[in-house]
Amino acid sequence: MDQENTQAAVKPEKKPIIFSGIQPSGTLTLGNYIGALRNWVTLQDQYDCIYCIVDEHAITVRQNPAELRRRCLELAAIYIASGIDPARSLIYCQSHVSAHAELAWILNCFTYMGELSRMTQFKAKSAAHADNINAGLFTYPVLMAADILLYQTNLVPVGVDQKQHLEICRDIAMRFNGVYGDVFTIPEGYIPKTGAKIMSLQEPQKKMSKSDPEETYIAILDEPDAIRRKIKRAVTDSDGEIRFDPENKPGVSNLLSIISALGGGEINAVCAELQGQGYGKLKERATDCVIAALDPLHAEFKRLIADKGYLQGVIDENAEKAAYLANKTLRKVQKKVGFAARGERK
Ligand code: ATP
Ligand code: LTN
Repeated sequence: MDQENTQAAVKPEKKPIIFSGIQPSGTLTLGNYIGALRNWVTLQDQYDCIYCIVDEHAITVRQNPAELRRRCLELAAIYIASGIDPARSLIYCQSHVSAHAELAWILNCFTYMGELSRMTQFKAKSAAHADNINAGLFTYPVLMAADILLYQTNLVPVGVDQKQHLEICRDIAMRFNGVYGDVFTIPEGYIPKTGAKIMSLQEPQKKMSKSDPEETYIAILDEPDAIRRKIKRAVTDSDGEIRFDPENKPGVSNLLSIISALGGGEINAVCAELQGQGYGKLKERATDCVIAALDPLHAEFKRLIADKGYLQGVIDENAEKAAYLANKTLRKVQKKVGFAARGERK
C-alpha cells in the first residue's frame, strides 16, 4: 500500500452531526431527562455530537443573573453526570460562541413575521409572561435555527414540543439555500418513541416544564423522598382502572409513559401486570423506576459540581472547538449575502 492509501485507510470516517440544547432556565426535570438528555447519551456512538447550554435562549424570560450563571455550570455537570463524554461530544455555552448571535441576525432577515406568529411556544410564553413580551421571545426560533445550521447538523434530538421550531428551521434553511445555493445542511428531527412528552404531575394535560411550580415536576436532582412525595400526590382520576388513554386518563397514562420510558416494560405489559391493583401500586412502580434511573446520576453530579475548575475547563475548551466549526459556516454565509471581505492586515 502506498503512503497516500495508508493515510486514507486510517482517516477516521466522518460521522453525521447531532446538535441539541437545553436552556439553563430552571432545575432540569424528568421531562428534560426522558425527552432529551438520556437519548443524547446513546447517540454519541454513531454521531459527532454537540450539546449546547443555550443561555441566550434562557434570557427571553427574565433571569436572575447570579442564578443563571450558577445554572450554566450545573447544567454542564448534569450533561456529564448523565453520561455525555466531554472528550467525545462538545459541551459549551451558547453565549461563548458569538457566531450563534451573528448568524441569528442574518437569518432574521430570511424569516417572516407571519411564520413566527404561528409558533405555539411563543403564544404560550407570551401568555405566561404578559408583562415581558420581548422581541427575543418572538425571534427565539431564529436563534434556534442558527444554533442548528451553524454546525451543518444532520439530526436534532428533541422532545415533541420542539417539532414546530424544527420545521421553521428547515424552512429558513431551504429558503436561504434556494437563493444562495447549498450553504446549509437540512436537518432532521429525532423524536423519541416513548417519553417525547412527559406531562405535569399536577395538570397532566400540560407538559412537565421546569419553569412551572415545584410540585408539578420531578427535578433530575430531587432526592428519593421528594420523588416519592411528588408521585404520591400526582393527579390521577377516579375510575381506578390502569389503562393507557392520554385523552381521557392523562394522569395515569403519564405514569405509564414514565415507567415504560425508564425501562419498566412495554406499556401494555405494565397495564396487564398491574391490572386491578389500584393507583397506589402504579405510583409505587413509577417511583421505583424514577429513583433507579436518577440515583446513579446524583452521586456523579455531586462529585463534578465540587470541581468547578474542571467544569470551567470543559466549557472553555469546547467553546473554542465549537467556535472553529461555527465560524466556517458563518464566514460562508457572510460571503454569500455580500458582506465585505475581511482583509488580512499585514
Ligand atoms: P421551559 O419550561 O423553561 O421552557 P423546558 O422544561 O421546556 O423549559 P427546554 O430547555 O425548553 O425545557 O427543553 C430542553 C429539551 O427537553 C427539549 O428537547 C425539549 O423538547 C425537552 N423537553 C422539555 N420538557 C419535556 C417534557 N415534558 N417531555 C419530554 N421532553 C421535554
Ligand atoms: N428551544 C429548545 C432549546 C434549544 C434547542 C436548540 C434544541 C435551543 N436551541 C437547538 C435543539 C437544537 C427547547 O428545548 N426549548
